[in-house]
Amino acid sequence: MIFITFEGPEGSGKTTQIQLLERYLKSRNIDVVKTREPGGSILAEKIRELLLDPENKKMAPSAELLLYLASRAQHVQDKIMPALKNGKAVICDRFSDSTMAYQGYARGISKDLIKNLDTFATCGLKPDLTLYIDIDVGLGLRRARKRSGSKDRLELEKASFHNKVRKGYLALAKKEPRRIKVICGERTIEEISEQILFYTRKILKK
Ligand code: T5A
Repeated sequence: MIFITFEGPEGSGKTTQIQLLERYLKSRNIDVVKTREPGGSILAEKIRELLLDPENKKMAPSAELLLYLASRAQHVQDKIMPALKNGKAVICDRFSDSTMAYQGYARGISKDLIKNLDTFATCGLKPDLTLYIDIDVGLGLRRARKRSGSKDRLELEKASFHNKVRKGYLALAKKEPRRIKVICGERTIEEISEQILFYTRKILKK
Protein backbone atom coordinates (compact mmCIF):
# COMPACT_ATOMS: atom_id res chain seq x y z
CA MET A 1 0.00 0.00 0.00
CA ILE A 2 2.48 2.62 1.18
CA PHE A 3 6.14 2.41 2.10
CA ILE A 4 7.50 5.05 4.49
CA THR A 5 11.11 5.16 5.68
CA PHE A 6 12.76 7.16 8.47
CA GLU A 7 16.34 8.32 8.21
CA GLY A 8 18.71 10.39 10.28
CA PRO A 9 21.99 10.49 12.18
CA GLU A 10 22.36 8.52 15.43
CA GLY A 11 19.81 9.42 18.10
CA SER A 12 17.82 11.72 15.85
CA GLY A 13 14.52 10.46 17.27
CA LYS A 14 13.40 8.00 14.58
CA THR A 15 12.21 5.28 16.96
CA THR A 16 10.21 7.82 18.98
CA GLN A 17 8.52 9.26 15.89
CA ILE A 18 7.85 5.87 14.30
CA GLN A 19 5.81 4.86 17.35
CA LEU A 20 3.72 8.04 17.06
CA LEU A 21 3.17 7.56 13.32
CA GLU A 22 2.18 3.93 13.86
CA ARG A 23 -0.39 5.05 16.43
CA TYR A 24 -1.79 7.66 14.02
CA LEU A 25 -2.10 5.21 11.11
CA LYS A 26 -3.81 2.64 13.33
CA SER A 27 -6.27 5.29 14.49
CA ARG A 28 -7.21 5.66 10.81
CA ASN A 29 -7.76 1.88 10.58
CA ILE A 30 -4.69 1.39 8.40
CA ASP A 31 -2.89 -1.92 8.84
CA VAL A 32 0.72 -1.12 9.74
CA VAL A 33 3.91 -3.15 9.74
CA LYS A 34 6.70 -1.47 11.72
CA THR A 35 10.19 -2.70 10.99
CA ARG A 36 13.87 -1.69 10.98
CA GLU A 37 17.24 -2.02 9.31
CA PRO A 38 19.62 -3.60 9.62
CA GLY A 39 17.38 -6.47 10.66
CA GLY A 40 13.61 -6.76 10.51
CA SER A 41 13.42 -10.51 9.83
CA ILE A 42 14.97 -13.54 11.55
CA LEU A 43 18.01 -13.92 9.28
CA ALA A 44 18.45 -10.17 8.83
CA GLU A 45 18.50 -9.69 12.64
CA LYS A 46 21.41 -12.16 12.83
CA ILE A 47 23.29 -10.02 10.32
CA ARG A 48 22.42 -6.94 12.45
CA GLU A 49 24.21 -8.49 15.41
CA LEU A 50 27.41 -8.89 13.36
CA LEU A 51 27.18 -5.34 12.02
CA LEU A 52 26.66 -3.56 15.33
CA ASP A 53 28.89 -5.67 17.58
CA PRO A 54 31.72 -3.34 18.79
CA GLU A 55 34.01 -6.41 18.88
CA ASN A 56 34.01 -6.43 15.05
CA LYS A 57 36.32 -3.40 14.87
CA LYS A 58 38.25 -4.79 11.92
CA MET A 59 35.31 -5.22 9.58
CA ALA A 60 36.38 -4.23 6.05
CA PRO A 61 34.27 -1.43 4.48
CA SER A 62 33.41 -3.76 1.58
CA ALA A 63 32.25 -6.49 3.99
CA GLU A 64 30.24 -3.91 5.92
CA LEU A 65 28.49 -2.74 2.74
CA LEU A 66 27.70 -6.28 1.61
CA LEU A 67 26.35 -7.26 5.03
CA TYR A 68 23.98 -4.25 5.13
CA LEU A 69 22.79 -5.19 1.65
CA ALA A 70 22.45 -8.88 2.51
CA SER A 71 20.31 -7.90 5.49
CA ARG A 72 18.18 -5.67 3.22
CA ALA A 73 17.72 -8.33 0.51
CA GLN A 74 16.43 -10.81 3.09
CA HIS A 75 14.25 -8.23 4.83
CA VAL A 76 12.65 -7.05 1.58
CA GLN A 77 11.91 -10.62 0.55
CA ASP A 78 10.68 -11.87 3.95
CA LYS A 79 8.77 -8.91 5.29
CA ILE A 80 8.48 -5.69 3.29
CA MET A 81 7.28 -7.03 -0.08
CA PRO A 82 4.74 -9.47 1.40
CA ALA A 83 3.30 -6.71 3.63
CA LEU A 84 2.99 -4.24 0.74
CA LYS A 85 1.40 -6.93 -1.45
CA ASN A 86 -1.14 -7.52 1.32
CA GLY A 87 -2.15 -3.85 1.24
CA LYS A 88 -0.39 -2.85 4.46
CA ALA A 89 1.50 0.33 5.25
CA VAL A 90 5.15 -0.38 6.03
CA ILE A 91 7.19 1.96 8.24
CA CYS A 92 10.89 1.16 8.22
CA ASP A 93 13.56 2.61 10.52
CA ARG A 94 16.38 3.17 7.97
CA PHE A 95 16.62 1.80 4.41
CA SER A 96 18.67 2.44 1.26
CA ASP A 97 19.44 6.10 2.08
CA SER A 98 21.33 4.94 5.19
CA THR A 99 23.65 2.88 2.99
CA MET A 100 24.25 5.84 0.69
CA ALA A 101 24.87 8.21 3.65
CA TYR A 102 27.01 5.89 5.84
CA GLN A 103 28.83 3.62 3.36
CA GLY A 104 28.78 6.09 0.43
CA TYR A 105 29.24 9.62 1.74
CA ALA A 106 30.98 8.75 5.04
CA ARG A 107 33.04 5.62 4.19
CA GLY A 108 33.77 6.82 0.67
CA ILE A 109 32.62 3.74 -1.28
CA SER A 110 31.54 4.48 -4.88
CA LYS A 111 27.96 5.79 -4.91
CA ASP A 112 27.31 4.27 -8.34
CA LEU A 113 28.40 0.87 -7.07
CA ILE A 114 26.14 1.24 -4.01
CA LYS A 115 23.21 2.29 -6.18
CA ASN A 116 23.57 -0.75 -8.44
CA LEU A 117 24.05 -3.23 -5.60
CA ASP A 118 21.19 -1.70 -3.63
CA THR A 119 18.82 -1.97 -6.61
CA PHE A 120 19.78 -5.65 -6.81
CA ALA A 121 19.13 -6.14 -3.07
CA THR A 122 15.75 -4.35 -3.07
CA CYS A 123 14.55 -5.61 -6.48
CA GLY A 124 14.13 -1.92 -7.28
CA LEU A 125 11.79 -1.16 -4.35
CA LYS A 126 11.85 2.53 -3.34
CA PRO A 127 10.04 4.27 -0.49
CA ASP A 128 7.00 6.42 -1.31
CA LEU A 129 8.02 8.85 1.42
CA THR A 130 11.23 9.29 3.41
CA LEU A 131 11.26 11.39 6.58
CA TYR A 132 14.78 12.55 7.28
CA ILE A 133 15.19 13.86 10.83
CA ASP A 134 18.11 16.26 10.83
CA ILE A 135 20.02 16.87 14.04
CA ASP A 136 23.37 18.18 15.23
CA VAL A 137 25.60 15.09 15.36
CA GLY A 138 26.86 15.74 18.91
CA LEU A 139 23.34 16.21 20.27
CA GLY A 140 22.12 13.03 18.57
CA LEU A 141 25.03 10.96 19.92
CA ARG A 142 24.43 12.29 23.44
CA ARG A 143 20.76 11.38 23.23
CA ALA A 144 21.55 7.89 21.91
CA ARG A 145 24.11 7.33 24.68
CA LYS A 146 21.74 8.52 27.38
CA ARG A 147 19.13 6.07 26.14
CA SER A 148 21.25 2.92 25.73
CA GLY A 149 24.26 3.56 28.00
CA SER A 150 26.65 1.77 25.61
CA LYS A 151 27.89 2.43 22.08
CA ASP A 152 27.49 0.12 19.07
CA ARG A 153 30.20 -0.28 16.39
CA LEU A 154 28.96 2.65 14.28
CA GLU A 155 28.43 4.99 17.23
CA LEU A 156 32.12 4.49 18.04
CA GLU A 157 33.10 6.24 14.79
CA LYS A 158 34.64 9.73 15.06
CA ALA A 159 32.54 12.93 14.95
CA SER A 160 33.99 13.64 11.47
CA PHE A 161 32.43 10.38 10.20
CA HIS A 162 29.02 11.30 11.60
CA ASN A 163 29.25 14.80 10.14
CA LYS A 164 29.87 13.27 6.71
CA VAL A 165 26.79 11.10 7.24
CA ARG A 166 24.69 14.18 7.98
CA LYS A 167 26.05 16.08 4.96
CA GLY A 168 25.35 13.02 2.83
CA TYR A 169 21.73 12.91 3.92
CA LEU A 170 21.27 16.60 3.17
CA ALA A 171 22.76 16.08 -0.30
CA LEU A 172 20.39 13.16 -0.93
CA ALA A 173 17.41 15.26 0.19
CA LYS A 174 18.45 18.00 -2.21
CA LYS A 175 18.56 15.51 -5.08
CA GLU A 176 15.14 14.00 -4.32
CA PRO A 177 13.04 16.70 -2.62
CA ARG A 178 9.71 15.11 -3.59
CA ARG A 179 10.47 11.88 -1.75
CA ILE A 180 12.81 12.97 1.05
CA LYS A 181 11.40 15.51 3.52
CA VAL A 182 13.86 17.21 5.87
CA ILE A 183 12.56 17.68 9.40
CA CYS A 184 14.39 19.55 12.14
CA GLY A 185 15.07 17.05 14.95
CA GLU A 186 15.95 19.72 17.48
CA ARG A 187 12.32 20.66 18.20
CA THR A 188 9.97 19.00 20.69
CA ILE A 189 8.71 15.47 20.06
CA GLU A 190 5.18 16.88 19.47
CA GLU A 191 6.33 19.51 16.94
CA ILE A 192 8.30 16.95 14.96
CA SER A 193 5.36 14.55 14.99
CA GLU A 194 3.03 17.26 13.63
CA GLN A 195 5.32 17.78 10.64
CA ILE A 196 5.57 14.05 10.02
CA LEU A 197 1.78 13.71 10.09
CA PHE A 198 1.48 16.61 7.66
CA TYR A 199 3.64 14.86 5.06
CA THR A 200 2.00 11.49 5.73
CA ARG A 201 -1.53 12.86 5.24
CA LYS A 202 -0.41 14.43 1.97
CA ILE A 203 0.94 11.14 0.62
CA LEU A 204 -2.12 9.20 1.79
CA LYS A 205 -4.36 11.51 -0.26
CA LYS A 206 -2.50 10.67 -3.50
N1 T5A B 1 23.61 1.76 9.11
C1 T5A B 1 22.35 1.31 8.90
C2 T5A B 1 24.55 1.83 8.08
O1 T5A B 1 25.70 2.19 8.30
N2 T5A B 1 24.14 1.45 6.82
C3 T5A B 1 22.88 0.99 6.54
O2 T5A B 1 22.58 0.63 5.38
C4 T5A B 1 21.93 0.92 7.64
C5 T5A B 1 20.55 0.41 7.37
C6 T5A B 1 21.95 1.12 13.07
C7 T5A B 1 23.33 1.59 12.64
O3 T5A B 1 23.63 1.05 11.36
C8 T5A B 1 24.02 2.09 10.49
C9 T5A B 1 23.38 3.32 11.04
C10 T5A B 1 23.41 3.09 12.54
O4 T5A B 1 24.67 3.50 13.02
P1 T5A B 1 20.58 1.51 15.26
O5 T5A B 1 20.77 0.91 16.61
O6 T5A B 1 19.40 1.07 14.50
O7 T5A B 1 21.89 1.28 14.42
O8 T5A B 1 20.71 3.06 15.50
P2 T5A B 1 19.85 4.26 15.09
O9 T5A B 1 19.04 3.96 13.87
O10 T5A B 1 20.75 5.44 15.01
O11 T5A B 1 18.81 4.41 16.24
P3 T5A B 1 18.88 5.09 17.62
O12 T5A B 1 18.00 4.20 18.43
O13 T5A B 1 20.26 5.34 18.10
O14 T5A B 1 18.23 6.50 17.39
P4 T5A B 1 16.79 6.97 17.02
O15 T5A B 1 15.85 5.83 16.87
O16 T5A B 1 16.91 7.89 15.89
O17 T5A B 1 16.37 7.84 18.30
P5 T5A B 1 15.34 7.54 19.49
O18 T5A B 1 13.96 7.80 19.05
O19 T5A B 1 15.66 6.22 20.09
O20 T5A B 1 15.74 8.73 20.45
C11 T5A B 1 16.96 8.75 21.18
C12 T5A B 1 16.72 9.40 22.57
O21 T5A B 1 16.36 10.76 22.38
C13 T5A B 1 15.07 11.04 22.96
C14 T5A B 1 14.38 9.69 23.09
O22 T5A B 1 13.46 9.69 24.16
C15 T5A B 1 15.57 8.75 23.35
O23 T5A B 1 15.91 8.74 24.70
N3 T5A B 1 14.37 11.94 22.04
C16 T5A B 1 14.25 13.28 22.22
N4 T5A B 1 14.69 14.08 23.21
C17 T5A B 1 14.43 15.43 23.08
N5 T5A B 1 13.72 15.97 22.02
C18 T5A B 1 13.27 15.18 21.03
N6 T5A B 1 12.62 15.74 20.02
C19 T5A B 1 13.54 13.78 21.10
N7 T5A B 1 13.24 12.73 20.29
C20 T5A B 1 13.76 11.63 20.86
